[in-house]
Amino acid sequence: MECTLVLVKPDGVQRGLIGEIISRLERRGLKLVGMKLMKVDDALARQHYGEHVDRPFFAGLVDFITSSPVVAMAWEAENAVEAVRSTMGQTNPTTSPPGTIRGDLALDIGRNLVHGSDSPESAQRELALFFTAAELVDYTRANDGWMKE
Ligand code: D4T
Repeated sequence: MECTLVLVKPDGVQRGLIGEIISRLERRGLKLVGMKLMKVDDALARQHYGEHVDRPFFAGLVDFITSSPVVAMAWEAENAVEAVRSTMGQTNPTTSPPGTIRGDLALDIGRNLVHGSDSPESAQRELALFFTAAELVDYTRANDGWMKE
């Protein structure tokens, strides 16, 4: 089963949208297997956003993600990466379709509420940055048989 990292970014925490974001992923049917409220320090931010180190928005990105707590979560589904990305919408909220988290709840690319890993490989790398193996919980949901053929 595929597992992916989701962050409710500082704007989502400050705006009181933690529950709303979790609820959308829960209702879609993904399974929550790890969760913590935490502060991202400078070193973790730089590792997490390492691929953007040469982009002009990198410094702002690090400042933003370290500015206030985030909720880090691990979500599981058969195609968890794609399921989360389509639930989140596009990077730029303005062009993100209604019905997505960003399309319904955000307007600014630098305040786009959520992060979701962009590939299974990124997911593995990012999950290891935010969670130890022991923090990911293995369990069965009673409704799994009603979610999948
Ligand atoms: P994250 O990584 O936060 O889930 O967002 P995306 O996967 O949708 O988008 P990304 O990696 O391309 O960008 C990471 C992060 O940088 C911010 N950003 C991005 C920004 O402030 N200005 C920009 O021009 C871009 C491209 C938003 C998300």
